[in-house]
Amino acid sequence: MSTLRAAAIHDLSGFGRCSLTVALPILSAMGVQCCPLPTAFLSTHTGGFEGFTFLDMTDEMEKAAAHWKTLDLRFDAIYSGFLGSARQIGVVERFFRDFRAPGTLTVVDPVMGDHGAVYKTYTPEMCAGMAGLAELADVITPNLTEAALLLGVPFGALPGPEETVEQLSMDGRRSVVLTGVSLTPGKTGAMCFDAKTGRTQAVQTAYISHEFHGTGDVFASVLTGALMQGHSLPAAAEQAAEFVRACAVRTAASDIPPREGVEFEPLLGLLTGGAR
Ligand code: PXL
Repeated sequence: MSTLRAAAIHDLSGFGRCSLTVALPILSAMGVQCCPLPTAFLSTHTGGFEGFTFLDMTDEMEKAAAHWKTLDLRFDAIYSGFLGSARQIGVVERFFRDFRAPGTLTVVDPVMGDHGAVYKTYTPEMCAGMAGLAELADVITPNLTEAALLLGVPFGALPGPEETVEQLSMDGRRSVVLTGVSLTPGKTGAMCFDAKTGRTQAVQTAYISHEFHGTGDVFASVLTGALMQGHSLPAAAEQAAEFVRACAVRTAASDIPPREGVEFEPLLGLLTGGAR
């Protein structure tokens, strides 16, 4: 049996622990060969840093995808996140069409915003495009802000988490893992709708009273790895929530600035061992 392989379509932010600098080590630790298709190169992510550089990689992505096609590369999963331009969304849609085979898992983390605000580089056109891309996914992993953008309702006017995931499921055809869901004080986690079983289920862990950048990317990367390993959606969400919690506990103790993300590196060992 050969090593599982994923195409990871995210930005490469040199500093700040998000996107590819999170997906690559996490998927590798989980026994997945992670092939990056960078959407943009930034000096840092856009949350909490001023003056970051931004190089749009749309043209390069098309060339790299065309080369991969000549190599007849096959992927067990295609996992996308932060996108760099509106035109790029069409490139990613074509990538899905060209590289999706029976059994390929497509995970779209519809990265657009957080805490009720859209990220600095996202235009309304890009948000609309992201909603279209997310329609092609087997699994989406929005936070509450992104769920509101996908449903076209103001942040704060979202229905309860169960109804939100059901509304996002496209009549039960798409699995949804809604992150940042707190059902009781002191707890946080996700609400899952599993298209395979038609069941809605919550996953909750202890809330660590610190907000760190990039935890959504850590969560979605662990979820993708666990799904690729064959775990059910709720089990994969449970593992992802627990890993984020462990990272948050460790990082809170070291008191680094939240914009630097969670110190997940020393905890990667928690993810090894499940590799097939
Ligand atoms: O963590 C989401 C994310 C990914 N990539 C970039 C970002 C953000 C959020 O701010 O700026 C470049």
